[in-house]
Amino acid sequence: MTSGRRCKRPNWKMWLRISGGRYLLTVFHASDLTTGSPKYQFRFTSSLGPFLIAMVAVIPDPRLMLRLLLPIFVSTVLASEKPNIIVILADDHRYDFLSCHPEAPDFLETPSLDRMAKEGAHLKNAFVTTSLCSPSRASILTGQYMHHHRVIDNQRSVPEGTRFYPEYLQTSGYRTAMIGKWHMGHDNDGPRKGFHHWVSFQGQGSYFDQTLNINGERHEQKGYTADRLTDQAIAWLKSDRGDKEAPFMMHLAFKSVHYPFQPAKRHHGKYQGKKIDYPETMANSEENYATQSRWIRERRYGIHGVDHMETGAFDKDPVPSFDDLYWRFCETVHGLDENVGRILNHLDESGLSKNTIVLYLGDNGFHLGEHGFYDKRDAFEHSIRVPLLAYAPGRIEAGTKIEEIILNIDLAPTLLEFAGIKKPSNTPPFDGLSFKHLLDGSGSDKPWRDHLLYEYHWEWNFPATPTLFAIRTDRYKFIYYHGLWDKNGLYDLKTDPQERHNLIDVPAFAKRKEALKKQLFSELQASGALEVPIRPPKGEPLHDRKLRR
Ligand SMILES: [Ca+2]
Repeated sequence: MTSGRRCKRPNWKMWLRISGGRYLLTVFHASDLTTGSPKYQFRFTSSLGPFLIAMVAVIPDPRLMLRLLLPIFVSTVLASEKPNIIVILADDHRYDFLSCHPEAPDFLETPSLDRMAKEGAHLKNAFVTTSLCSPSRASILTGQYMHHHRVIDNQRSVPEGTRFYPEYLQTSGYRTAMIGKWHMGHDNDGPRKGFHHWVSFQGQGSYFDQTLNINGERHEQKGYTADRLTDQAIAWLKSDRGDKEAPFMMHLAFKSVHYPFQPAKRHHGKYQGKKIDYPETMANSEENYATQSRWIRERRYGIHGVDHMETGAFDKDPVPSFDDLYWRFCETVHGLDENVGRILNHLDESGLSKNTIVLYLGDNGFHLGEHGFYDKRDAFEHSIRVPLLAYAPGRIEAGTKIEEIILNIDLAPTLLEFAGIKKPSNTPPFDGLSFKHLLDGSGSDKPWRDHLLYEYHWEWNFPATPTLFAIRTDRYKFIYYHGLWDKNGLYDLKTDPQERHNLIDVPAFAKRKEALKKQLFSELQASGALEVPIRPPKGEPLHDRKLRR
């Protein structure tokens, strides 16, 4: 203290958070010993690593300083309201396998996901722009179409220079964690940029006893992987996370429910023998295939079809029971739901749910018999639709139903807007749109999209599904197959929600077909999507057919 001044104990103290840093403002009321007039000392202290930086201002009139500090107070109050973010990503969980969904199997129980829908928002028309693990995960994390982020298959690493949105949260003061399945390239499971905390494994991982890479070190685990990943998630939430005052973002990605489905031992057999309503397009009938492109019927004999099914690269096994796989899928969903419940319960018990947004979604859909398929990749509804739920008490009204078309590329801009963070201008642009205003009811003057674009590139390893592009409105879908000597697809989703009747050759729909085709290619071209990459073949091609007509 300067001589001539008698200082008192600090009258007032406040922690400020500015651009992610923490600062302590201390105000002392002192009096000048020489003149006896009052003085106010404002001390502004920042702790940056081992260094302490202090700024001190001594002024006779506190009003001037308060006027200067007011904007900081305001931004601090806003900053303190930055929500925590948890994204729970399921693998291959189809959109309608939620027990609250009218099309779910009657016996399926998903009480935790139902709770998210009941106490939060159900985004009923959520889609992926590419229905495959790695490309869709890259779209979720970059906010970009596959043709922009260039993660086009499950085999190869992420291209250099890819920017994931958690990086922007991290540099803006969020503590960030990635827990679970990453699966962009098979090469390694080491920590990726953008995350303070990393828990993952290589490629698809396994359902039991999965060794985890925790911040670069291998840790053996026993038991069911969904349980162990949830343990890891709750442990991180309970920890100081490096700065417990800071908002956090956690990407929790389960292995469930990827094929081959393996429920937790406690759930195995829970649904055995329950009645299955087979989809009407599953039968190998002329009615189902008369108007469809021929590759669709062929695919039922391939590795992703119900007359073959994934029986291993050497294909010496009998075709497994469809019913058994269906029940195992449901049981695996049940275990996933149970672990989502553990996360929600922890948020409630810890008080975190007051300021946390939880999103739940799938990385792609999955056919369970539709069109004779047992996979995703194609542009039919059960492949491209995903479950999407949002739970944030106080921010999102309970029971919100959202009908608008929402895409996987919308997550990144939405979450940044919730966090009040602008993406740096020198980073790749988002293709997606923020749907924050739909979730919190804040409204927008701009009309929302009325259609979506879909793209998938043929894979050397799984050659049964061709390269395709599609456009889907709320009623019609046009699918263009690239490189096939065959017909394209046109479906009226209102009169034919199962996409059983291809209208592509029906004269009454010729104008609509042309209009959709023109719009699709015009938008693909404008977006730079018409350059289909051809990569050197890598790995085993699974092109054998089990049965032949
Ligand atoms: Ca997947």
